[in-house]
Amino acid sequence: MKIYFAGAIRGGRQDASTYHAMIAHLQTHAEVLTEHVGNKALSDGGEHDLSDNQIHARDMAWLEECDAVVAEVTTPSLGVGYELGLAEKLGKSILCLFDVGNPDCRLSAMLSGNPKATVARYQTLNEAVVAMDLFVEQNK
Ligand code: 6IA
Repeated sequence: MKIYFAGAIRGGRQDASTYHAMIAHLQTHAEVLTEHVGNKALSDGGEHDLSDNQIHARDMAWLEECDAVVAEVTTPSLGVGYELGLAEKLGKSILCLFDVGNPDCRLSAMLSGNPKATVARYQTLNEAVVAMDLFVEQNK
């Protein structure tokens, strides 16, 4: 199973450690095409060896190739929102993970109100792991 993991880059890297842990867990079940999203060394400047055009083209190809999308959506990100809209149009299964323990972030109604997306609200990494395992099991 191929998973496209989405998380904020220029939106802000404050949750990068969480993305890293989630990707590491997903990799015990599946191939994660976008491992770089969890790279703690990647700043909100993103990857410097590729142009924005190259990043967009590569990510769109991976989005078409994947079997499912897992997005950590606590830190709002235009790129993640764009990816989720496209994933829905491509008919991909979508899991959105939102940390309810962060008082500064509110989930967009475009996700919480979207019947095509599964939204899992978590407070601990273990709760997110349980949601990811269920999602993977249902989409194998
Ligand atoms: O708007 P954001 O940058 O927060 O969007 C993040 C999402 O878009 C992630 O889920 C990635 O899949 C994708 N993405 C956006 N920018 C990049 C990037 N560098 N490198 C890898 N994936 C990206 C961007 C900037 C760089 C050339 C300086």
